[in-house]
Amino acid sequence: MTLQIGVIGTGAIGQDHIRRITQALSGARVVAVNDINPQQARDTVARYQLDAIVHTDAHALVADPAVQALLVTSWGPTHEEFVLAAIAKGKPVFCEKPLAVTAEGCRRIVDAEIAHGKRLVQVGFMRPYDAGYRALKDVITSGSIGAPLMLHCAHRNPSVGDSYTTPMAITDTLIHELDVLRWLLDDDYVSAQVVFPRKTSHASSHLADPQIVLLETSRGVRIDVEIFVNCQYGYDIQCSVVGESGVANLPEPASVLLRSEARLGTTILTDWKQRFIDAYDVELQGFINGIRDGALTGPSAWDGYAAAVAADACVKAQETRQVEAISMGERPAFYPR
Ligand code: NAI
Ligand code: NAD
Ligand code: ISE
Repeated sequence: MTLQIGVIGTGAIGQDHIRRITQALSGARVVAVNDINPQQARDTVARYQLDAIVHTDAHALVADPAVQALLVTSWGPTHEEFVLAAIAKGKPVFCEKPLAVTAEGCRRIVDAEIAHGKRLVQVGFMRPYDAGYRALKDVITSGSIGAPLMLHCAHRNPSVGDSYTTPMAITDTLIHELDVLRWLLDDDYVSAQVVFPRKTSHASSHLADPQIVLLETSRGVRIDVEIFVNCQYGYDIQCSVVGESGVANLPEPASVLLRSEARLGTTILTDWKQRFIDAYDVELQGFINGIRDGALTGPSAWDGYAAAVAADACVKAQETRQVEAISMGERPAFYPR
């Protein structure tokens, strides 16, 4: 059976996910699209030659009987409304990060899903599906570097637009580390602090860039994450785990080692879409297969909530310049480890 998907938001990642459902994955097709800009939705249907209806109202798309599952790829502040609407209709929904822009919003989704009685939500945190992070987790789990003690991480983008603000370094960028590091260590955060190095001349006047976030987990692991979104040279994700008896680094993406013109080097990617392209494929295929098999297994609404609780504390820490506590309460039995 082919799963019939409706997509809300046909921007950068909405179109990329439509491309992969249509051209790369199996078991699903896009039957309806919506965007606040209807022309963009129509152009997307034409570009990918979809046999799909363009709904001018997102809630009409959610209610469309032809739509069996939803993809929410509109901008972050709209996610909560559309995910709650999907749950109210009992339809599975894949929601891009963030699940909601506040922890309270994520909690409302958690509560609605629990009240529904069955998992319907998968959050678009793709890094746990990345082969490099999975290999890193295998090394940690094998015990070959001993217990993890410290992590040194970096999330660097070449540049960002003028609309990118200081809190977005947390809610849009660090949110990926907040999710994947929790999964990597199988641990939760207990505190956060943000420090601000000398500002780069490439950042807009209203943006603090770079930033360093210091996290502490319940087992006492210390994590530093450099967020540097105007680093100029590339899209570069680093993660180094220091254990009791060794160090394990996230593998670099495969790239040809080139000897040429008296230089030895490899290319650094510049586009985030390329860096995790395989992980995006695997996460969405997992969503499609999970619906087919009657059980979603990917990043849950609880994972979305956990990342949002930590993000809220980091944003507060940006303002207070103090160490802020992170506490998310008891994990509901509905979301087993
Ligand atoms: P974008 O701005 O290119 O696209 C967002 C689209 O949503 C636009 O076409 C906009 O018109 C539409 N939209 C906004 N409000 C709407 C509404 N009320 N109803 C229907 N459509 C609406 O943004 P982009 O880069 O595609 O990001 C979308 C989401 O995906 C964001 O939440 C972002 O954080 C997330 N994202 C996740 C990535 C990942 O690596 N997992 C990578 C890039 C984005
Ligand atoms: P598992 O799938 O139960 O995941 C291990 C732990 O990570 C659990 O405690 C789970 O709650 C937690 N976790 C999962 N996704 C998370 C996320 N996005 N954010 C925070 N925590 C998260 O156990 P496993 O058998 O070790 O996983 C098998 C492999 O499948 C893993 O390597 C993983 O990369 C991959 N995978 C996991 C998920 C998943 O989210 N459960 C989804 C797809 C693939
Ligand atoms: C984008 O929103 C993402 O989610 C990408 O994965 C991220 O790394 C990039 O910096 C963001 O702009």
